[in-house]
Amino acid sequence: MQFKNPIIGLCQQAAFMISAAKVDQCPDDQGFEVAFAGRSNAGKSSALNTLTHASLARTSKTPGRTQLLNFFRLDEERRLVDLPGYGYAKVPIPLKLHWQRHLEAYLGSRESLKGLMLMMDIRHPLTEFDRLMLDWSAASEMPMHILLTKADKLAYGAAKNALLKVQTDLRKGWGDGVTIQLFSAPKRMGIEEAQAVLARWMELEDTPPAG
Ligand SMILES: Nc1nc2c(ncn2[C@@H]2O[C@H](COP(=O)(O)OP(=O)(O)OP(=O)(O)O)[C@@H](O)[C@H]2O)c(=O)[nH]1
Ligand SMILES: [Mg+2]
Repeated sequence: MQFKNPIIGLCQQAAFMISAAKVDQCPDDQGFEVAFAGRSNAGKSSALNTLTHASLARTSKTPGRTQLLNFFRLDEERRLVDLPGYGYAKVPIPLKLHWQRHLEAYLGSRESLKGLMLMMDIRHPLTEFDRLMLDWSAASEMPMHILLTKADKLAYGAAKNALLKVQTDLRKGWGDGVTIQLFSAPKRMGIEEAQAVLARWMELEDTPPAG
């Protein structure tokens, strides 16, 4: 029998809520929140759009485009957050420090944050900042799931090999807790797997289909 998880419907009805430049502008800190993090240009906004079947988040060929914490509502209790990309060299230093401070304040204080989706370009995985995020998640016991994005840029076999290699490095450095998968926005690859993780973190049960 086919079970349909409510996360699919919730993703389809996702809607933009608010952009916050500071933590005190974030929506009320209650319910369930999942944040999308990653290096600038890794494909955070594209992944969010692909998972929600909508063009909610602005994507761009110019890295460093998402400059605020952008919140998207799934239902009264559940939200997704597009975080500013880190590590884009051309962003002026004061602005960089500003984001970093607010990103840290958000990550360190957000009670409703239930998990981090970390986007890594499959061709440039485990950057220095990715490692810092992994360290932070491990230290604060924040669940983390990695999307190896732009998997379409490699042949399938090469993508699989890259996945295995990163998986091995993750186990060595951070244990078995971190999960990882292939993802491609244009190929719409890996959507169900990623949605299943969201459903688990947001405590949504599988329900039998009506009728
Ligand atoms: N081929 C391919 N291109 C992708 C994929 N995901 C994103 N891109 C492209 O990569 C570029 C950056 O994507 P974004 O989703 O804007 O990246 P981001 O991580 O949100 O970037 P910032 O907001 O600047 O931090 C855009 O040109 C996207 O079209 C993918 O899975 N495959
Ligand atoms: Mg973005």
